[in-house]
Amino acid sequence: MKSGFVAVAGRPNVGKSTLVNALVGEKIAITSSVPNTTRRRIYGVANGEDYQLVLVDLPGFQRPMDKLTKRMQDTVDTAFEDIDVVLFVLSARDRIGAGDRFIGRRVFALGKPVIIAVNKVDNLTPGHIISQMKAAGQLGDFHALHPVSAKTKDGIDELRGDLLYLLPEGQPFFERESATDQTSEERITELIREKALQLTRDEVPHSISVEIDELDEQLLRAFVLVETESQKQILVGKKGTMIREIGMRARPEIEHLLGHRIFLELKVKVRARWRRDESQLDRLGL
Ligand SMILES: Nc1nc2c(ncn2[C@@H]2O[C@H](COP(=O)(O)OP(=O)(O)OP(=O)(O)O)[C@@H](O)[C@H]2O)c(=O)[nH]1
Ligand SMILES: [Mg+2]
Repeated sequence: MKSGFVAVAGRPNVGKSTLVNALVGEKIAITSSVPNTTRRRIYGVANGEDYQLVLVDLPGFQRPMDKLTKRMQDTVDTAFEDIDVVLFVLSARDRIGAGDRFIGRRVFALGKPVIIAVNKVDNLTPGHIISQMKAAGQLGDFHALHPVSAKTKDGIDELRGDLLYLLPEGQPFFERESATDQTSEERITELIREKALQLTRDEVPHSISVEIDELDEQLLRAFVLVETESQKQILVGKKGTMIREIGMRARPEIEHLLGHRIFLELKVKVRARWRRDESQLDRLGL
């Protein structure tokens, strides 16, 4: 039996969470086109007959801007302490540059094997993919380098195979039925946040957080938190159209998760400057 932890590191928005979902074979992490979607460490557990591969999905590497992003970067730094392998994710669609080299210096200094995934290769020309792979290969002394598409699942089986090869022998850490360490409540708040992220732009997505007020067999009441009155107006929308749309998109996925139908009530609330308030961040589990 092989079992171990793989830290998934890289810049924001390169597709780390999408890749974790593809490797696990189930959506356990939310994803969006907005950078800094992932705020917490999340385990994605891929179980096989003779292995348990725990993918540690992480926020993207960044220079902290406020208390929230400071905590996110601390999460990344702490996660590196106790892992077996690093999966360093790059985007084939962006120039591999200073940000990636900065992360590279950190991950290659850990003394753990590093696998590089050059993600988002779908719909790119072979010439472009090869030049990106060459640039990626110069970041450090990697164990393997894989071109993949988390979206189309191209290259995912090969990547999983290489990760398994590097896992140590050992017993499973989690029950074999579970694909993540998150509670249902955590997954529900994340699903609602994902839908809110999809529908908002600019600074608004970064100011959104979700909190469950009440959850029983029939009813789920949750607050979509924002930081200002004008953000609240955006989230509510004309005659409540926006918040209704968020609910319509989130409900099927929540029902799938819970295994039964639910009445979903969403309310938008202003919680001023929650991103800069340690006690609010504690309360939100960030
Ligand atoms: N075309 C394409 N898009 C992808 C692929 N993988 C991810 N994306 C898109 O890239 C965006 C970012 O994906 P995420 O998985 O949220 O990225 P992340 O690295 O987890 O981002 P943070 O959590 O913000 O650090 C989303 O819009 C994804 O749909 C891919 O293989 N191909
Ligand atoms: Mg993510």
